[in-house]
Amino acid sequence: MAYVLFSAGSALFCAFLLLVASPPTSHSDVRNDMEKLDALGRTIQEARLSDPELEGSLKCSLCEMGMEVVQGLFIQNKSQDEIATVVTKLCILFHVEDKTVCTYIVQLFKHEILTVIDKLALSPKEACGLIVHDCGSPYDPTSFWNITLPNTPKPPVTPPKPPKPGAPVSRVLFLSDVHVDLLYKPGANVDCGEPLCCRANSPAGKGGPKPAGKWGDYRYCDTPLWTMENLLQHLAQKQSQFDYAIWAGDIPAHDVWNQSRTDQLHVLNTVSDMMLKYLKIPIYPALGNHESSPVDSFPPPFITGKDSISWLYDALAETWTHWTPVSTKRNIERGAFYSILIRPGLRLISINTNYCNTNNWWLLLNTTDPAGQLQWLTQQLQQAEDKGEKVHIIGHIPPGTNCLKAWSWNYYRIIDRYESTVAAQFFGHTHRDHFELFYDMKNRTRPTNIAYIGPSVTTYQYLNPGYKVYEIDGNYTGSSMLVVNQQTYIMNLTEANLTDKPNWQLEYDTKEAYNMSSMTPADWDKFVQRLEKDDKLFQTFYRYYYKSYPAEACDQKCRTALICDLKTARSDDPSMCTLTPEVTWRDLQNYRTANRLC
Ligand SMILES: *[C@@H]1O[C@H](CO)[C@@H](O)[C@H](O)[C@H]1NC(C)=O
Ligand SMILES: *[C@@H]1O[C@H](CO)[C@@H](O)[C@H](O)[C@H]1NC(C)=O
Ligand SMILES: *[C@@H]1O[C@H](CO)[C@@H](O)[C@H](O)[C@H]1NC(C)=O
Ligand SMILES: *[C@@H]1O[C@H](CO)[C@@H](O)[C@H](O)[C@H]1NC(C)=O
Ligand SMILES: *[C@@H]1O[C@H](CO)[C@@H](O)[C@H](O)[C@H]1NC(C)=O
Ligand SMILES: *[C@@H]1O[C@H](CO)[C@@H](O)[C@H](O)[C@H]1NC(C)=O
Ligand SMILES: *[C@@H]1O[C@H](CO)[C@@H](O)[C@H](O)[C@H]1NC(C)=O
Ligand SMILES: *[C@@H]1O[C@H](CO)[C@@H](O)[C@H](O)[C@H]1NC(C)=O
Ligand SMILES: CC(=O)N[C@H]1CO[C@H](CO)[C@@H](O)[C@@H]1O
Repeated sequence: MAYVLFSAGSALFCAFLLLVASPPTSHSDVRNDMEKLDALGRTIQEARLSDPELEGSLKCSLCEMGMEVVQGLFIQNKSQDEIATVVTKLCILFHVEDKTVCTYIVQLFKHEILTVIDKLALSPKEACGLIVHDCGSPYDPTSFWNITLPNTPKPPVTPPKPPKPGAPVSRVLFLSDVHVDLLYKPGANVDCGEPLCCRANSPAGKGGPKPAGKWGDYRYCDTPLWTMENLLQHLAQKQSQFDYAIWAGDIPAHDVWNQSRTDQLHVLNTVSDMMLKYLKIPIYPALGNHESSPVDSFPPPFITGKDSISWLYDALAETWTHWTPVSTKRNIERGAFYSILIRPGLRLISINTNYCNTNNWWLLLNTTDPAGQLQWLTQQLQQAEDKGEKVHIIGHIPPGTNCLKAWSWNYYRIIDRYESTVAAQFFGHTHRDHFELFYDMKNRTRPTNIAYIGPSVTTYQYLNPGYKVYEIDGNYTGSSMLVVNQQTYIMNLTEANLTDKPNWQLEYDTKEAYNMSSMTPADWDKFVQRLEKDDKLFQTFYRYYYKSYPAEACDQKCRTALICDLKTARSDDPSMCTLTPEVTWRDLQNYRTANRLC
């Protein structure tokens, strides 16, 4: 499964596994190392087929070995091209991907990965602790760091009260993970042996033709541009209901092996222009992990020159300021984050979660608060608290998912401190429809905050295209700015392809579907408690989680993992999960890895 659900991270990781594969007997013994590769590669293949747990521990030791071997190759002055040639051969040999994908992906990633490994001051063990789940202990002084919270004491907490009936309500449109594929072609093969298919140049694949539908397809396919346009036409008709939109990132398709900087800027501009054409409301964007080239590659500001990320951030500063004030430009150019007062008493802070992305190799050079973003966030929240403003935080990667532990735990601490100021958080990335709850760090039974997550516009993978509308306590003095209800809309893709008439319809209204009278963090905590006991409710939640695509039944492990994730907004933290000898922490991590989408 981990393999089927390809993510850029896993491609990168597989390329890396193949880079490695040999115990570092001695740095001069390269040929010998290469021979051992063969045997080890086979072991990985077999492990992958049988036992996910074994695969996990293999990954860990291979990672450590690999770091040493690669550092050794550098000591011997092997060129990046020489190393890349070997990796490409192995990638093909072990059927990690087909020849095209192997060749392209190694070319695309070699510079970043090899540069970082070359500069790496960390020991192989420390580096692997950061990038491989369960490998070493990332909680060590070299990787853990603490942000400084202001001396101002935390104000006493008064539990948030839902607004009075009849209070004004604002509606916020939420779009995320559009993953528009400019090369999508109806009738192209949907299962072509590459991570993304349904494209004009997709290979034929095995087992006869499997043609892609016109409006999209559930299999290895992203969003056709005309499906995106259809969505925007639909939204344009009802846009007078919306006060503004949140656009939570991931614009390019999943052809991560063949994306140049020019390609990425082209899709950014194409989709942004389309948004501008149809939507006349303010749109507040956040940066996804797919916007860069290669994917997940976001060098912090200390990387300057030709490797710097300014090619992207300068473009974002132009595009985003269609909707955000010019005052945001400096922060966007520096770190792709910003903070603005969007109406009296409501501040919106867009954060760049690529600075916690576990697949962002540049962070290995210095994981400490990249771009000073969390320190900046703390200042923004303190100022908001001082002025009595409420804050909505938007971002792409949810803090409990694929987020480096030190960053994630610091973020959790910040939310804990400013729980009364942060009224809600909104993320995307997982493509699914769910949330993560925050709990008081001193009293783990008291929910303090909530991050709402998803859904994606793309079908990738086995999902209906969707978007959400958040109802928020309205624009009036004393508004709590809490989310008071939400509706998810989907397009039934099967039906759209059958009738050739895409129809964006209400999938569910949260209050109604879940029988909730209000939606404070405490209400959501009660909801999770109900999920644990009420199978019917769980099945409903599970259906909506996959946007009504008929997903496989959810067994005990799946259920425990899902519920544990709802209560965990801090990565690498088992404290809120119900663990038993049958369902261990490692089981849950394996389940997550296998089901991860990004
Ligand atoms: C690698 O190159 C550096 C500088 O170019 C040189 O000092 C060093 O001796 C070389 N190492 C080997 C093992 O050839
Ligand atoms: C960060 O804070 C934690 C908890 O207070 C503490 O245990 C740890 O030593 C601190 N780490 C550093 C590097 O200051
Ligand atoms: C790579 O992308 C370019 C432009 O987007 C396209 O023309 C070319 O066919 C692609 N090559 C492969 C192997 O996918
Ligand atoms: C919110 O209400 C204030 C006061 O009535 C008004 O001036 C402002 O334009 C409104 N802002 C938005 C974004 O609706
Ligand atoms: C890493 O970055 C932090 C924050 O910018 C800085 O204080 C620290 O000195 C850096 N560490 C190294 C080893 O460069
Ligand atoms: C912890 O929080 C719960 C729920 O809000 C509350 O009932 C309980 O009294 C708290 N416990 C302590 C020790 O404060
Ligand atoms: C989507 O449409 C198909 C075909 O009409 C139907 O069988 C299916 O139940 C629909 N799914 C949803 C979620 O409405
Ligand atoms: C909905 O919740 C209310 C109390 O909050 C309860 O009285 C009612 O029975 C519930 N309805 C359903 C259908 O579960
Ligand atoms: C996801 C989906 O339903 N795809 C279908 C769309 O329509 C074509 C025919 O027009 C089918 O072949 C696809 O399977």
